[in-house]
Amino acid sequence: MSTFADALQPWREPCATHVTHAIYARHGEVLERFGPAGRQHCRLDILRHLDYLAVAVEVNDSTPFVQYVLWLQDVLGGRGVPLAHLVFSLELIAGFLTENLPDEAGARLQSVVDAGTACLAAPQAKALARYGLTRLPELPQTSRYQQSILQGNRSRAQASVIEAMDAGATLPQACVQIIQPALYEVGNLWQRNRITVAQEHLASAISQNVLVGAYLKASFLEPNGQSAVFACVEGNHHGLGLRMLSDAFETRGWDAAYLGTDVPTKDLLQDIDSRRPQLLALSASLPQHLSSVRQTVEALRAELGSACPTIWVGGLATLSAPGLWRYTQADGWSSDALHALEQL
Ligand code: B12
Repeated sequence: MSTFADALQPWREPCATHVTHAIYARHGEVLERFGPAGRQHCRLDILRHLDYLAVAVEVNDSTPFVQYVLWLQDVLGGRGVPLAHLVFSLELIAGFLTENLPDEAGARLQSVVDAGTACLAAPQAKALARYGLTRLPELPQTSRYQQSILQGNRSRAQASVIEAMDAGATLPQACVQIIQPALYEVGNLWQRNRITVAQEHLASAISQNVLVGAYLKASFLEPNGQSAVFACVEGNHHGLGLRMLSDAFETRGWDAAYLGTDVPTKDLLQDIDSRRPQLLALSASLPQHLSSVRQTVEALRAELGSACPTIWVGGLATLSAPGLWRYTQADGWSSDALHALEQL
């Protein structure tokens, strides 16, 4: 199947070169302080804009791009880059691509870019800049947990979760109603330049540890004879959420194989072929991963035919807009680990 990304492919690099050149021609004096590496970063940023644009055009929903633009507004604003630079680069991208892509593809792209630039002026759209809104209320231990992971206090973080479990929370509840909202907030703080990358890494490393401690305290149903494989698609390095899902399935008696992050499609195929699970859970965090999920689903069905397991998709990338997950052609979707258990 020929996609918008296919049409865009030959124009990606020329577009990045053209736009970088034009940005430096306009804002050169301001940008020279970043040295030669500045141009390279600028190019990479343009290529990243193109990734988000391509997904929005492809899924036929501008939300992933609108959300990205609002996120960029926070990221750049928090780091002192004028918003005018972003608007200018989006205009340049749209100008270059509408000139070079076939008319229909160019028009679809232009409407997504227009939605992105329009949202910058709309203050009510601000809420969309936050990646990951939670469906369920937080448990009372969440703010202590969040403080602890930001301060690097692993034992206090662990104690908050154990306290919630002692008070009756199940492992999936502790995950979805404490650790998940705390990590979403960590992302928001990083986005607004309130915490460093190192703090964010520490917070996620501690959370991985806490998950192990919580798992050891959890109650499990007897094995139910069902098995599932859990994998982050190629390119997705966010594994914590999927780990929570895998552990949640185990508490219900499933035999769960968690393959982790960035699983190469060909190796996943082999694994599924030999394990033959009832369910495959694929996780997508950035919008670009939705395309990877779709390609993985297509490859699995083509290769395994009727032996292909039921495939569910989930993850942050699917949470931006209702029904976005359907683009992936998976059989099912859940918003979080507790929602998934409700659907078993
Ligand atoms: C920790 C973290 C990382 C860690 C991940 C470590 C790890 N081992 O997992 C590392 C450092 C690797 C990382 C890297 C990056 N990250 Co990051 N990261 C985060 C952070 C702070 C937390 C992620 C997390 O664990 N969330 C908590 C879990 C529990 O939530 P969840 O993933 O949504 O999972 C739940 C549901 O979605 C669902 N679910 C998940 N998978 C599935 C699957 C199925 C089948 C089902 C049914 C359900 C389901 O169930 C889970 C449990 O309830 C997020 C912030 C955020 N909002 O999530 C940013 C965030 C996702 N990252 C972000 C970015 C930008 C990046 C990088 C590009 C940074 C960079 N410059 O390199 C890279 C990209 C890496 C890549 N290619 O994937 C941005 C993305 C924004 C955007 N524009 O799209 C975010 C949103 C931060 C922010 N607010 O700016 N990141």
